[in-house]
Amino acid sequence: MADVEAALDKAGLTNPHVREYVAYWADLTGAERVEVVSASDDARLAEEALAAGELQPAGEGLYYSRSYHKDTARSEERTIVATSNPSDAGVYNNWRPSSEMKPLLEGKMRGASAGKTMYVVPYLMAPPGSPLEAFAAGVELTDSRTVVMHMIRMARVGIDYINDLADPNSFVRAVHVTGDLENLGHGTADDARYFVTVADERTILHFGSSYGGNALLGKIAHGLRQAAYDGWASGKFLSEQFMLLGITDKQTGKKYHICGGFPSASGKTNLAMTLAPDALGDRYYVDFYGDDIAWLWVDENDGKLYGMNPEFGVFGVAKDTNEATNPGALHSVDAGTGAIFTNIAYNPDTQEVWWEGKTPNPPEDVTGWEDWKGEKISERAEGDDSPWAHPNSRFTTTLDNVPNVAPDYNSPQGVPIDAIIFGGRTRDREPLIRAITDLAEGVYDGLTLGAEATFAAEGVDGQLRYDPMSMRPFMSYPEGAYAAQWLKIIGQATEVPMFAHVNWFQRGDDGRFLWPGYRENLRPLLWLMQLKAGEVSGRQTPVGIIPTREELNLEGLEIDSDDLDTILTIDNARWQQEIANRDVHLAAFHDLPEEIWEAHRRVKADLEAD
Ligand code: GTP
Ligand code: SPV
Ligand code: MN
Repeated sequence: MADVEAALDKAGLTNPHVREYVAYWADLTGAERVEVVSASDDARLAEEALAAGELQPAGEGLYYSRSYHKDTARSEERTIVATSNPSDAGVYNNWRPSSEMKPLLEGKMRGASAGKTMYVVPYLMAPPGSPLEAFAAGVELTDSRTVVMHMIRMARVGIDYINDLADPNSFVRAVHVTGDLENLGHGTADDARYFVTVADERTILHFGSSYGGNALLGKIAHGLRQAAYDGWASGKFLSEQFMLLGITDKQTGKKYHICGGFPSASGKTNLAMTLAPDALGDRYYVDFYGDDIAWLWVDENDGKLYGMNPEFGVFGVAKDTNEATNPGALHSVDAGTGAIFTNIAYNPDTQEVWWEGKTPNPPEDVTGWEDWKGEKISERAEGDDSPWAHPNSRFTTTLDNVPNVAPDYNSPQGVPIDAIIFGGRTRDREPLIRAITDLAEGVYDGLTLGAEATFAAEGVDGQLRYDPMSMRPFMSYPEGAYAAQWLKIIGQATEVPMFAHVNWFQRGDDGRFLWPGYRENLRPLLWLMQLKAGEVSGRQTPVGIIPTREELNLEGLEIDSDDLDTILTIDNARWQQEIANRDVHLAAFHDLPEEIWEAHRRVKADLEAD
């Protein structure tokens, strides 16, 4: 058995509540050793992981990892929010009583780390000094060294974050036990995996995965699910699956901040990293603040809405990342950045990596190349054209490595929010951009966000499903209360931000994207900021204000004129069909605020009158 006291003494971990928590779980999981880690341990951990074959070298200061082949995405069906109060059950949060889930998870975890090291990872999900710091501290316990290395990139990790807490008992208890991955019955009736957030006890118990949001508990489990619950319970803030960026107009000196939600694998990382100010002359620059999570609150002194990214790194989708689509992402994983690649293709002889869309074609000489499962490309059966990289393969890198990271990304006060945008992968109906100025209509628009299923969540590719504010997989309390929380928090602000719905993914009959997307997405955002500043007025439609052709900056852009018409048009009949679907969608949410129903009826009536 591990000598927990000695390990904690050696590390100087003095917080008595943390010590007690660590001792409890070390005993229960049967870990052989306990080791407290800080970010400064990274180089040593990397050496150990390379020596143990958990990671492979992928060039200077770069690492390659594979997860178990059935463990390549979050599993929504196995993800549960538990509390002691049955009225916390919503449509999406998969609520179960904590009295049932805690013993179940303890049973699964008992003895499951035997022979392994239990790493103690103290972290902070906020820039230090943030007004929301009280909700940001956590301690992840994990029996996976590669999970520790990912946590060091994705969160601020260090012992001071928990030794010096204002309230020493106020930290999230986040326990990760990998389990025997090959024998967990993935996808069967006896699936042994459970990813549980016991929200009213601020305790996270994840068993049966070493992948991404299932295992890096600071990110999704704490940063989104727990934080959303905390924001609601305290009445103080929102936590959303949002990117956050800044656009500066050098001519006027104005800086705008935009945050927004796109369902998983629908373009947040790309939007925040890749906008191409250079394409529009020397007038704008774009700052990256965050690509996956934003916490939003109203400042007590100036009454403005603020946002910040609680994370410290990027866990980005590799597929289709290249010099044309997202040069920033490529540079963020340059030699020496310490980036970790997961589940892409790898060549152990040359230490090169490849994924679909990195180059138009895969390497011509397949010698040495292995696909994401580790199978040799040269030994593939005739006609096997399955992807070399998993569609949800990822790169992990710290914010510091992102070329356009905002100089003030680490500053505690966050940034004032000018606009909140929503966008999904929708092949028709949704125009390029439509702006909404009314708070209730903006919240209604977020609640009715829809997207085709993606590979980041297990599901059927290509099917449309609703994903309110892009929070469906991360929702921790009932949707009606969630809508009310939105109206309350944003409604406190002296100035309501502009809302907008965007869509980069409308397709033609032949399946091609009508809008070039990626770096060009800056153009509709600039229009939105001009609209906010009163410099353009757009065209009012029943579902919002859309740009006229003339208002949109199309300088140097190649786009078919008919395609442009299509993405700047509202298809009324198609929209009325959608409204009927929304009747059903919204009716499932109990206690939905009357303001949201009013917004729904208003849009419906306007469409009918149009
Ligand atoms: P999560 O990390 O899962 O939350 O995803 P995300 O929302 O950050 O999505 P990301 O930016 O990683 O994009 C996911 C996929 O969409 C990638 O394969 C991108 O290449 C693709 N994509 C992103 N933006 C665009 C766009 O404007 N147009 C098109 N056609 N594809 C895009
Ligand atoms: C997502 O799926 O939205 C992600 C990846 O950001 S994960 O961290 O695995 O949830
Ligand atoms: Mn995400």
